Amino acid sequence: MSAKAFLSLGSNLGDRKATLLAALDALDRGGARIIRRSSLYETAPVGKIDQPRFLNLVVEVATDLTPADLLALCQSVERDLGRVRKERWGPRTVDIDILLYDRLAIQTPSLTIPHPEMTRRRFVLVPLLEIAPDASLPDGRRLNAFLADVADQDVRRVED
Ligand code: X6L
Ligand code: MG
Ligand code: MG
Repeated sequence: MSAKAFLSLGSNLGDRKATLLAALDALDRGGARIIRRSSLYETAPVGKIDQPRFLNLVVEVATDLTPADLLALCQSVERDLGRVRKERWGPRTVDIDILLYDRLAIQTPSLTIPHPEMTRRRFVLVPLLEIAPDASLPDGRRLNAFLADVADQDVRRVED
């Protein structure tokens, strides 16, 4: 049985949409098979707000990769698509984060699943709930319950 995972992707540099679609293709070819993808969302930057608006989306993948190998794949796709790490939380051609991996909860120095900030980011919750309205955390809490706390964050669905 393969695992089911959810990934969040974001871009705010260059041709954002082309980069995100190229990332999905590279993930799929690398063994994170795309089962379902959300719409694209244009989102106001959070964390460091003086930077360009993001395009964000969430995908469900089926994979035989371990969480560590899935992380390595995400990071290699980021690098292949020109991500350069400059300042923390700064603009990026593409960022790929693991949100959920089956019902696993893990904490290592390099990887925490579920993503520790996912419930506080509307740019994650809205696309995730679009493709998985019943999604929950490994402890059973439903993700739709967190939407009310982030109502102030600007997230707009855009046409593909
Ligand atoms: C206080 C301090 C409150 C820091 C929030 C939030 C930090 C989010 C980093 C924070 C804080 C982040 C994206 C983004 C980033 C993205 C949009 C991050 C990391 N990535 N904004 N900001 N989309 N809309 O993909 O998420 S930087
Ligand atoms: Mg991120
Ligand atoms: Mg990241």
